[in-house]
Amino acid sequence: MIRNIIFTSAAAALCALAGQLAAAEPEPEVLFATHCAVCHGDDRLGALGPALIPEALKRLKGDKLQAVIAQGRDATQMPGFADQLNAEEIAVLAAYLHEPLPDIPTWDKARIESTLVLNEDYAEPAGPEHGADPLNLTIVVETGDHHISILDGDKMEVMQRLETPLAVHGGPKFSPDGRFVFIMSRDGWVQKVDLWNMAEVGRVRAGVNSRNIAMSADGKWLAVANYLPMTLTILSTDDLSVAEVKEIVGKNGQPSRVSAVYQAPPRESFVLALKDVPEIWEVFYGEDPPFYGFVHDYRDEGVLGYDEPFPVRQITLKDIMDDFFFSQDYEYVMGASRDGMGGHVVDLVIGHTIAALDLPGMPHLGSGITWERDGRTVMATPHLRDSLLSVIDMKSWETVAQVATDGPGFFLRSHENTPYLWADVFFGPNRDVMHVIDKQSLEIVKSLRPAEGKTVAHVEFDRYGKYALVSIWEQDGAVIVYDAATLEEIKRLPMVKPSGKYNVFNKITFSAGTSH
Ligand code: DHE
Repeated sequence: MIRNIIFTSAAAALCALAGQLAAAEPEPEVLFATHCAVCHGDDRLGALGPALIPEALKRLKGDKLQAVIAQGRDATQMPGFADQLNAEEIAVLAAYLHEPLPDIPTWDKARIESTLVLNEDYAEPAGPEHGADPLNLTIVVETGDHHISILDGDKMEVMQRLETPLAVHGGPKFSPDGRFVFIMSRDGWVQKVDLWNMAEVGRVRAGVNSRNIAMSADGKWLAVANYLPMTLTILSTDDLSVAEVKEIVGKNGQPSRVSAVYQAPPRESFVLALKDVPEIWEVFYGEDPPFYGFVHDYRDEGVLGYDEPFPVRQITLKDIMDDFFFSQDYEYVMGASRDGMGGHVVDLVIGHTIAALDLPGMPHLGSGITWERDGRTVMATPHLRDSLLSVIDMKSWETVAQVATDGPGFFLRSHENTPYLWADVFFGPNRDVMHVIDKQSLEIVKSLRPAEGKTVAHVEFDRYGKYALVSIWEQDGAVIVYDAATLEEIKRLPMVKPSGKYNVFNKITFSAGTSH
């Protein structure tokens, strides 16, 4: 009896101790909910940040994922958690993220279309109802409170503010006539807005975790690049119905995330940068896809579904390239890897790599712009890790100049009617600096510092190149309107963490000074 009591007490003590030990062990679900869910979604399927599931984390082998959790990721919103989590907690969390989810929702045509929400208050207008020049409107994405502001580009006044889905990323895309704008969020929602009456038409969730969107030259299709599922969704711009969900599987049978989709209007195609396989995909939507008459027969490279809508051409690359820049005629695509493995130029007509690029320091080709200099077309790109811009000759593909800046930058902008290009310093202690650079001499003409200590980034011009709009990229931020010739400040429009700005005319005419 006594022995029993002693045994029972000892067992109870041991149980209590085990309980305490168990309680002391970090619970991955709790860690995830506390530190990660706000950006990556309660269900790990992504929101502001990408989905954190093995399908999306394959390339982070060994302790690489732990390093990302501890130190964050360069050039993204991902901060380091080394000061909040100890090594054991980080290891437990990393192991948890490598575990598969019990099930990933199917995101097929039926599922996507079931998410469609149409704005019941939207009434189709007969024409523009605002009195401003419809081609000189500028959309400002305000990421701080998930809105867009629509600016009158002549008066530089806000005409309308509309709520967007959470975490808009990449440039909104306009219909070729400039009437509609489509906006995408990282959690896959695509919103359609009619600029004639500045009202939302509706929205649909085209992916679970998406990258960006591209508009077809005829304005009929909107392609959505997805990380999750690993697909390209093609929507009808008319009613946001699903025309196609294309699964992305490389020639070697490996599924791949789509890093980005780009429009190639003269080719009547969408061009896809892939994250997991060394291929470029070209998806044709024109009546008569150009399969014949080129130096190289596309069928030798692998073409899926000849007789199906949206046939695909797969071009094999030397390395994975997931950040692209195109020549103005869309024959050449320059590509770089976000892993910093250098870059290459691919001729889309012959379907081959034709040159290597000398681009260290993680170039951000997607922010490139082109102009004429010494009778040659050059492009400039910022680098996400180095304090410089590289200027590349688009015929020889050589780096012809480098411009030293006050820190690594993210975005570049110019306009046909200005002698300057504007380059931000996005990272480091000088992120309040905006350089204005002469496009011919490549001298820094002025370094603007309009808001001491605040992030000052991303520029857009009005349709005439008369004004330059600059974001103070802060919660209590603003868009500053500069006279693009005198570089004097004209006014400040208060905004909530304004990020990108997009002028209708510059976008639909594919201005060489802006992103496409
Ligand atoms: Fe972007 C455009 C990829 C991080 C703000 N960004 C793009 C595009 C791509 C891209 C492929 C071109 C799409 C388009 O416009 O159709 N961005 C990436 C990344 O891979 C990267 C480095 C990591 C990631 O998390 O995805 C990245 N981007 C960021 C940010 O951290 C930024 C600064 C803040 C944010 O909102 O996420 C950011 N990206 C932007 C903006 C554009 C953009 C504002 C549109 C620029 C333009 O002028 O067209």
